[in-house]
Amino acid sequence: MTAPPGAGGSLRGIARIFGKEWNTPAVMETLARQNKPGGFMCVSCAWTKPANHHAFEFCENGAKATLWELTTRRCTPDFFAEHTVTELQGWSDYDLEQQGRLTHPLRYDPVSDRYLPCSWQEAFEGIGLELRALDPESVIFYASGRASLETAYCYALFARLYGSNNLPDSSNMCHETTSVALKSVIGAPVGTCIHEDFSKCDAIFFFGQNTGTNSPRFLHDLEDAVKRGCRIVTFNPVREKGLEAFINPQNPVDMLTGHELRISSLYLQVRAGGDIAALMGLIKHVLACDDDAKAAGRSVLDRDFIKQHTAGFETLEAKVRATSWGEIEAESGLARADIEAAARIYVEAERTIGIYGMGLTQQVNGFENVAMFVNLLLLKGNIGREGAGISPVRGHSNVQGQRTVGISEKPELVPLDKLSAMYGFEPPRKKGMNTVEACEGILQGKVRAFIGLGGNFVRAIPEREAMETTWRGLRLTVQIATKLNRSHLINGEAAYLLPCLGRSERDEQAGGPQTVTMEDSLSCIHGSVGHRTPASEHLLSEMAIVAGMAKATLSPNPRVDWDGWTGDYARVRDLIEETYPEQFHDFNKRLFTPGGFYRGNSARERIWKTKSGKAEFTTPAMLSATGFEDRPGRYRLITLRSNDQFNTTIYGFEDRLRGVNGSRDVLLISPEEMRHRGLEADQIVSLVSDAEDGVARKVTGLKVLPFSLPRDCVAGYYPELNPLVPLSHHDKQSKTPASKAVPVRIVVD
Ligand SMILES: Nc1nc2c(c(=O)[nH]1)N[C@H]1C(S)=C(S)[C@@H](COP(=O)(O)OP(=O)(O)OC[C@H]3O[C@@H](n4cnc5c(=O)[nH]c(N)nc54)[C@H](O)[C@@H]3O)O[C@H]1N2
Ligand SMILES: Nc1nc2c(c(=O)[nH]1)N[C@H]1C(S)=C(S)[C@@H](COP(=O)(O)OP(=O)(O)OC[C@H]3O[C@@H](n4cnc5c(=O)[nH]c(N)nc54)[C@H](O)[C@@H]3O)O[C@H]1N2
Ligand SMILES: [Mo]
Repeated sequence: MTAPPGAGGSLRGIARIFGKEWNTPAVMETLARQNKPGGFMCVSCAWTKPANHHAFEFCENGAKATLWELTTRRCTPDFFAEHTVTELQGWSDYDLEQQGRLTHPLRYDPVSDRYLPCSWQEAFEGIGLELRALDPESVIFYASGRASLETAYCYALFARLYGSNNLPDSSNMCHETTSVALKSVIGAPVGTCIHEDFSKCDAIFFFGQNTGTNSPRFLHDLEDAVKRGCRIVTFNPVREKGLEAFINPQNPVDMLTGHELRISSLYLQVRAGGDIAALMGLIKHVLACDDDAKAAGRSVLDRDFIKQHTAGFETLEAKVRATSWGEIEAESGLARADIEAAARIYVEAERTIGIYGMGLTQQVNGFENVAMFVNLLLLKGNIGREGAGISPVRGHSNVQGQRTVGISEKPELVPLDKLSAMYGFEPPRKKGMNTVEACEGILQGKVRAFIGLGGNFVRAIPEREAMETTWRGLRLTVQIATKLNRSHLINGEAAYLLPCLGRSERDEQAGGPQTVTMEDSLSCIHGSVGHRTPASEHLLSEMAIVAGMAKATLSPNPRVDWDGWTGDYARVRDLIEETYPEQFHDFNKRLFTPGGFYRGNSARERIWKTKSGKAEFTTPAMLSATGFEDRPGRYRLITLRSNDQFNTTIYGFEDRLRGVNGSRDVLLISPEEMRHRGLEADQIVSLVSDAEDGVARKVTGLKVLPFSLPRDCVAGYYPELNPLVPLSHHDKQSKTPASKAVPVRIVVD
């Protein structure tokens, strides 16, 4: 039995990992400030921070992420004196981060194979010297999605002043499919819902998003919705506990009685990569219901909306009608009757919200997944209306915002002319590299330097073995980080490890204590103020580090005042406002608006900034999102996250919500498939790549665990299984790596 999320298990989960460290008055005071106006914004997920907050507006995972930052452990120069980099390469991700917060700027010394302490000045000058000698087009400026809007804006400006649009971010491995698909079909690259919509909708459809683990505060909204009679329908190959049942940890009655609230009224275990087919089935039945209604003089479809606001309906309709239920059932792995039952809920609901996550985006035909979901919503005019809309749930706490303020490899998404006028320079116009292209560039030797504003790039990307080998050939690697991770140990010839403040820490600059801002998943911007004493007196803020590198690299420009901006972030917010006046007007006045200020969304207003000027129905050319054929012995591998991890940061080895405990080196597989392959529980097996590119990929030592999964699907954990994800296996349009249906075979060594 696994406990539902929210129950006492979440407190035990925190205590198990942090022991006595967490339950101190100072820590409790910090947690009480989390996600509140005047407090700091959680470093975990990007779910919105509502105006009417709960007493403690944090969840198990938000608390873990904060506590991880607040640890009393320190990873000091003494630690690096004791261990060579080669030795540390043999350590696990878990053990590396367990060393605690980085305390000093460090420079790699090839002679002793160690990181040695250096001064900030030495680090900046060393980096500047290297960058000035390199071709700007050979340098990658990566950002994981945590840094503030202020830092992100300056980081992107630094890259462009230097001459590069190579600004990939973690979004390139995540919701880039969303940014490309939603932009193309509804003309806005982000979701259209606001928080109030969740209290007005009649149905919520979930495709491939795991709320209980990845955005637990959202469970409160789901709980409220269900209690009001809203119906939730989930499509997911895995029976995720949070979408099945929930116990509210903040409701004493629920806690005492163990009362579970059923979340999904219908839960369909679609095959990994089977969503285009499932959505085809849903649309097919909606059309059938509409045919019946028409005969009775009514209409299920919103015909006025389709006529006035959309393009391409007839082509999609013809395709759906021509697709047989046999094909739909075979690819989706779902029974027609179940899909029809889900479609009826959609037909009966006046207002529907569509929620999705990595299950749709991390697929070879991820674009089509998202576009098909939009198709379903457009049929009944469910976009641009209260209580309805499409709502991708973003990952990192400011990943959406970083894109908003210029971290993008796509020059057409950035107001380059404006930047040119503001700062008096000619910005690079050539398209930069996204994450997959940066990896290709590294493999081909075209990339010479990598700067990481947070993150753990080498661990998060596909094709790990080949990447780690070539990565070592880079001329320069610079990593701005809070904790030691594997990417810091796969260093270039010249390498710097630069420790920064965490978001919960006081950021004191020349102009006094500073506020930073982020954008959440529902496009609301929040101010965030850290109150804790920094983990070390040698830390700099991310903003100061970016400014320090920029100053040491670029020739002076009277319009670019790195020192002044670092002294007072409000000045950077003024620049953001000047660059994006429509969305950021009165930025400094609005930054503490309770619940954040909404930066607007054209599609919500039914203004469609697409090629046709309308919302576009898309007709997919395929039913499978996997991009490969089914074959005997070939499995679709899903790489999962647990509630004891935040991406590559592993907090512990319990996936409480799935009942997988003690190890992450597991292969989850259904009892039927086990019988079929003659496997026993606890047997140790390997997975090998079944991609048709001739590259051998293998992960050994996986323990077989029986688990409820659809036909032909197996699952295991990210990042342990990343060596199996081929670099060439990504969404065709956005190049988001396809980590959710990876072709593999099981071998018994
Ligand atoms: N605790 C915690 N919170 C996190 C993170 C974390 O690692 N830990 N990471 C953060 C980040 S960066 C992100 S992007 C988000 C990610 O949050 P999610 O978008 O929820 O991503 P995943 O957990 O990778 O996968 C989501 C779900 O997709 C399902 N799935 C897999 N394949 C398919 C498919 O083909 N179809 C369908 N319909 N479903 C499928 C999986 O079973 C899983 O339940 O979470 C953020 N929040
Ligand atoms: N197979 C597979 N691969 C995947 C995924 C998957 O589902 N399956 N998911 C993908 C997704 S959605 C994402 S977003 C990427 C994640 O990729 P990344 O964003 O690159 O990785 P993280 O694990 O979030 O980065 C963790 C590190 O960030 C640093 N850090 C933490 N806080 C801060 C801070 O405040 N400032 C700075 N500067 N550094 C900080 C710490 O040093 C920590 O070790 O992985 C992708 N890779
Ligand atoms: Mo992500």
